[in-house]
Parts: sequence; C-alpha cells; structure tokens
Amino acid sequence: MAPVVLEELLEHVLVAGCLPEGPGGCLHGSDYYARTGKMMADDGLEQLKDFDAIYFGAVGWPTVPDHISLWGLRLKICQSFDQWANIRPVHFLPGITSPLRKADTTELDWVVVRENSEGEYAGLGGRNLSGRGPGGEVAVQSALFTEVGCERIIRFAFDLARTRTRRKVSSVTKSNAQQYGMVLWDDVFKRVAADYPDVETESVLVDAMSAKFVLHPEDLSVVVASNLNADILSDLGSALAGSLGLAASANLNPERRFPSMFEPVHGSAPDIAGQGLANPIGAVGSAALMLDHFGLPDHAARLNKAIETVTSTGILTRDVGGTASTEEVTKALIGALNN
Ligand code: GGG
Repeated sequence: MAPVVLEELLEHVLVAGCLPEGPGGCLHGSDYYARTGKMMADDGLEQLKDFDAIYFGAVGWPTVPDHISLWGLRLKICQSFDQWANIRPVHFLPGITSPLRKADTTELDWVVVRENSEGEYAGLGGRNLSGRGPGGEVAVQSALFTEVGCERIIRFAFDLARTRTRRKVSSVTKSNAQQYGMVLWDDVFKRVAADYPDVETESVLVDAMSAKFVLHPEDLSVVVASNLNADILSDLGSALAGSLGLAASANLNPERRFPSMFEPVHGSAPDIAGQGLANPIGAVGSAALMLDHFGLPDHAARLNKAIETVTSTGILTRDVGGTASTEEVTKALIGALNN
C-alpha cells in the first residue's frame, strides 16, 4: 500500500479495541470489561460515530461470557450504526488446499450477504420465572423480520449480483418451519426479484443450501440469508475455502450515515492467542474491503494481489497447512506490496 494512502487511512480509521486513550489502556474489549464491568466506554459509540470506518479485530475471551462480549461490543456497534449488510466473500486462494476435491478443477467464488440488523439477532426476549426454583426458569428469544429489513438486504444482494460475472441470487430461509418471518422474507424476495429480470434466482432451505455449498458450489454467486443462517453458512464457506482464518468481511451502513466496520470473520481464537499462529489474511482481506468502500478499488486490488502472491508462494500459517508465523506471513505481505 502506498504510504500516502496509509496516512490518509490513519486519519479516518479507528482500530476498535486499540483506541488511543490516556492512562488505563483500551476503551473497548475484554480487558476494559475486566476493569470496568463494561465492554465499551459509555461514550464509545459517540467517539466512533464520526469516523469513516472501523477496523475491528475480534471479540471474545474466556473470562467474559460470550453473549456479554458479543452484545457489548460487536453487535452494539453493528446495530447502533445500522450496519445492516454484512458481506462475506468466499474466495478460493491459490496455494491453499480446499477440502473440496472439486475446487482443484472448478472455478469457485461466491459471496454470502448476511442480514445484519434483525432476524434471529434482534435481541428480543427475556428470561423469567427463576423464582420457581431450580429447573423452573423460562426464556423467550424472538426473531424479528420486517418488510423494510428484508427488502433492503435482498435489494442489496440483487445489486451486488449485477456487478458479478454470474448474475444470480440464492435466497436462503427455513420458511417451511418458520412460517411467519421467513415466509415474509420469501414473499419480499419474490417481489424484489421481479425488478431484476436479468438476475437468476433460487430459494433454497438452509439445510439444502448447506449441502449445496459442499456438493454444487459452482452454482453459487450471491447467497442472501438471515443473520443466523448466513453466519453459519459463511463459516462453512470459509472452511471450504481452506480456513476460517482467510475470510474477510464488511459490516456496511450502505447509506453512509454511520461508519461501516471491517473485520475478519473469525473470532478471537483464545486457544492460539499470543503464540504467533493466527492467520492474518482474513484481517488484511477485510482492509481490502475497506479500501473498496473508500472508493479506492486499485488499492484494494493491490492488497488482494499481495495476498494471492503470498499464498501461492506457500508462505502459510498452520491453519492452512504451513509452518509460517503470523509475523512471517505479514512481512511477506508487506514485501509483496512493495514489489
Ligand atoms: N471478527 C468477528 C468476531 O469477533 N466474531 C465474534 C463472534 O462470536 N461473532 C458471532 C457473530 O457475530 O455472530
């Protein structure tokens, strides 16, 4: 990346979890939680809101319950900043062995578009009746599907499909069992599809789509699904591409009323933290998505090219069958950028 662009970026990008702060360290994250009982400073969103983008690492640590760290930081940012479109490309890189034999001979490349603001992650519900004593508590967790929410993500998927070689959108639900919210989704999908006669469509149940990811991935281009279903499918997709450590993602507020957030799909992987084993490619690929979002597609392409150069020369971390450390792969990426 040209230094001038990096400098520009640094003016606009805040690395969540590593906010500059006075005494006491970071303003976000599990360390902050250990000190304050909160995942984020009370004015954390206020501090973030005027930046163009947030470059996020990962959240989760064994000393903090997962639902606290997720809701207190990542989901709080996504929901408060209406980052309703989560883009998760499934990209097969040269030099990385896929568990799919088909990948050796077939061009595979698709994008999972995750509805990122409602659905199963609406956060609606509660726990009650613990007063009944052990075994007596109840919990309700409701999924929320709004016509507005379904329509905007489905239109986003169709618009994205129009930019791709294969103009196709696969809509994923479980509407045979979830007869209210997901049937609404299916109805909106049919209505929106009529506005895009040049784009192929299919509606597939999530169980069948899981099988299709493995058996017929060459038939995929844009896959749009609700929050939970797309989260699960995108993990499957990145595992098929070789490793969760490779997968990049963008949490977009397409209207640009708020900053968008770019992060590797993977979580914090506490089992390998601090050992120099983590694959940096998901994070670097997310920076490429951020450059694209800034209207710098040439710089994004340079970064993606550097990733391909490094993977094809076999400088790989352990998760993709190599022996290189995080630092060695990062240095190789910087070297490829400077060549
Ligand atoms: N960089 C992504 C990340 O930190 N993910 C943590 C996680 O557990 N996410 C679950 C989810 O977003 O559904």
